[in-house]
Amino acid sequence: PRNAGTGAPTTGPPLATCQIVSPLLVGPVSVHLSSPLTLEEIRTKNPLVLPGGRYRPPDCEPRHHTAIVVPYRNRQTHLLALLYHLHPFLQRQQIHYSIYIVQQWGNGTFNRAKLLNVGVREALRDEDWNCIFLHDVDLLPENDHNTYTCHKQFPTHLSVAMDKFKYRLPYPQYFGGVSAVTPDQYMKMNGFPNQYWGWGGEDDDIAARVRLSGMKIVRPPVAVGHYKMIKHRGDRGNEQNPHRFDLLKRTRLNWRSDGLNSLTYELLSKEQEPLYTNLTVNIGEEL
Ligand code: UDH
Ligand code: NGS
Repeated sequence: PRNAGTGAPTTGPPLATCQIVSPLLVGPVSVHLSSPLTLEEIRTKNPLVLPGGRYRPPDCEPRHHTAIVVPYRNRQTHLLALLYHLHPFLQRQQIHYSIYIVQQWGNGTFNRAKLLNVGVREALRDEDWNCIFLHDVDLLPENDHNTYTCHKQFPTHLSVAMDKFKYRLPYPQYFGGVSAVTPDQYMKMNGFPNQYWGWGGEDDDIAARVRLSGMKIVRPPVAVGHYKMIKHRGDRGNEQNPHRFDLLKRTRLNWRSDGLNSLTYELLSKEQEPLYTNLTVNIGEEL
């Protein structure tokens, strides 16, 4: 039994631990994006989701505690589609989770990796998450056997088969889209770079950090790691970063000094929306 407001267990007999493989999984799901969604509809379909986008399985003690961190600005329709698909998907996996939308304030150049750093730090202030997902807003998982949990030793890359890459990796080191780390793995690699302003390269830098800090990347089977990407154009304020190749040449030299240990930002607001926690953050601008 759980308290309806906080999701915390109330008194009564303790719940049994959830099964290793959730009996609620259905495998491949067809993801279609036709009709426009409203937050209210999504809310009605997910009555057990608590304010802030938090959820715990009601009838067993979860084995996994996962924060989903989404770097975000001005992608409202993608956000609705993500919430619509992800909430039921995660509930079928019987995990304890919360969804954090990390919104870059202002019109300055977008910085995905820095927003991810902010999301990890802020999520860990809330709870003792044992897994943190880094999740682009426009990617919808198509198979719920792709579990949103972490590998004990190594960072995971989940989006190994995206429709836009014909359900294959675009190149062997690709680490973009959806990935996951434990707090320990995140610390070991000194988090993510803060210096990639604009499109491209930051995911390659993160992949390089995994190797440089003595780890490797693990992946689910291609058949399970299917994702549909919502088609869209490049965003204003996220033009290709002309410095990305130069930055990538220096990851080996920079990763220990730029990252989690050099992160600065100003948290402007933190709101518990019905289906997600909304963080608005001033991350500054490129120097
Ligand atoms: N994002 C936003 N708003 C923006 C920019 C990016 O929310 O204005 C987030 C969003 O979560 C997105 C992620 O950052 O999924 C990555 O953005 P991206 O534009 O790098 O990657 P995406 O896969 O598109 O969405 C890539 C193709 C379009 C750009 C082509 C440039 N040559
Ligand atoms: C590489 C980029 C990555 C990007 C990947 C896929 O070239 O950041 O393409 O891009 N690396 C560099 O630019 C150094 S995509 O096809 O999704 O637009 O994630």
